[in-house]
Amino acid sequence: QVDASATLGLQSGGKPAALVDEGGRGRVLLIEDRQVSAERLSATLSQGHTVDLEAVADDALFRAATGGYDLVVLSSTLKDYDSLRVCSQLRSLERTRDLPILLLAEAEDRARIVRGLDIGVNDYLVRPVDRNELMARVRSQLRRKRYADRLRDIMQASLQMAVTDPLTGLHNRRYLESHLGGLIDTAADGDKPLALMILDIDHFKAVNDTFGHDAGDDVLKAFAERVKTVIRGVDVFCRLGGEEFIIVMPDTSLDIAGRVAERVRQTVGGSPFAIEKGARQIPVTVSIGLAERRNGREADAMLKRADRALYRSKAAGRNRVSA
Ligand code: GH3
Ligand code: MG
Ligand code: MG
Ligand code: MG
Repeated sequence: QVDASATLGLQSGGKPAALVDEGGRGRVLLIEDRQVSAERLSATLSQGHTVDLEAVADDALFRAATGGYDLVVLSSTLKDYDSLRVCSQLRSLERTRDLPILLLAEAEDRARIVRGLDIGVNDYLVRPVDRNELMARVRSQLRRKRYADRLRDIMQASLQMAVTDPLTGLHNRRYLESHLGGLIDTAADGDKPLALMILDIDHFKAVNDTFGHDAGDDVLKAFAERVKTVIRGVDVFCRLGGEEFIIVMPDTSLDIAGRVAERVRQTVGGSPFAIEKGARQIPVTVSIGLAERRNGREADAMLKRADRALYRSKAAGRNRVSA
């Protein structure tokens, strides 16, 4: 292990650990084809970060797109490749669009620096590279990227929450509303069947009245888990609200969907739900209404047909499947 303070030219009292840790350890892709420079830059960057060196621009682009890097440090003086083209390619690829780029430029090449910044270079250094300045600019980019990554994660989590039912973890009605049209379109485009079933737990009000609302919640969770075991991963299982659910089944004819629905019905009604609170055994049955895609691309009409079929299941005595 090399002493960071020596490499950074610091006095022994100069807290190299803080310098290395402040921005955290990053994964840096160094693109440089001049060997002496590459070795010196690698040695410096390695003091605080994990560094991969690439001398060939095409290989570097491939690596950047697959490698999970936090930062690209790019020499502006590649022999066989225009470094600004590397920048614009990094910016145009989906996987590297947000990857920070630090350009190492020649002092006399101001025009290239300006063009680089226009293309989307995040920061630059002028040669000869000062090691402390290099490390400081790297840290600054890593901090910025971590902040942006965290923000993106929070946004994704919020979007996820907006379409998830908190009780069961299933998709919610909003998710169904934004996806059903697309699923039907995909089926219509490929001239494939598509079926859906609406499920409504029978006399659920009585479950609440008899065992309490908390036990009712536990039944809803256990119901979702049990139903999941008899449907496919590609089936879209949502809680519409209350004790009402829907399963959209791509590539599934009404005939097959009827068999799946029967399996669901039997799985739910086949044995009571063991609820931890009070060690109760709660018998549950479910009524199901089916519909399949017809010629059009009609989400609402399909839902209406399934709803009417569900009503027939209820009217005929519950714990049954209708189409
Ligand atoms: P049916 O067989 O006709 O469907 O009878 P049902 O009692 O299931 O139907 P109804 O629509 O009359 O009652 C649904 C009940 O579901 C009433 C409501 O208190 C209960 N419920 C709705 N959402 C929840 C929930 O999130 N948790 C619990 N525990 N109960 C809920
Ligand atoms: Mg009802
Ligand atoms: Mg019900
Ligand atoms: Mg209901």
